[in-house]
Amino acid sequence: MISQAMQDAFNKQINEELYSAYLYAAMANYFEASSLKGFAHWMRLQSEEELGHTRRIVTFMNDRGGRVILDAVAAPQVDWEAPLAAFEAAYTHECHISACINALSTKAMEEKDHASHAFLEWFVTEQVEEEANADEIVQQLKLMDGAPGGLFLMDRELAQRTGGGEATA
Ligand code: OFO
Repeated sequence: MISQAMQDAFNKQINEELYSAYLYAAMANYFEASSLKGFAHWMRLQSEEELGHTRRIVTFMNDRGGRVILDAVAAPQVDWEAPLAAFEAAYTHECHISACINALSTKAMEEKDHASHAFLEWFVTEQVEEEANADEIVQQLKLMDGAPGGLFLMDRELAQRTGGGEATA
């Protein structure tokens, strides 16, 4: 059985993951409106991946006899001044999520909740990838410095992204 304190903390994280899904859906729509369909595809898959993270926590909570309480999800920003600004915002957001996961992991240790701590290891590792993925695109966008040709090629590259749905979660 999971403690009330851990249950509350996981419910907060569920809201963070849902907000992530919402934010990346908003970015996907921004890219669609900017005729950058490859960027939009990448962000749609990222949004689905966040729903996978949510499902992973929901399943864990249910397995531990916790009660999942869904709270209101804040409205995300809907426009950015350029693709670089959107991906910088995504990278900043992932750094925030990493901090949330680290705080959750610390709380599990303090609570001597070994099951939660072991469960969260997957998220700690995942966040390394989440930050790296967003940052790689930020760096590429900076290198091309707004050149339309570069943006066109990058759009085709991002259109190749697969996965993201976390079917196993
Ligand atoms: Fe759930 O990792 Fe991104 O936000």
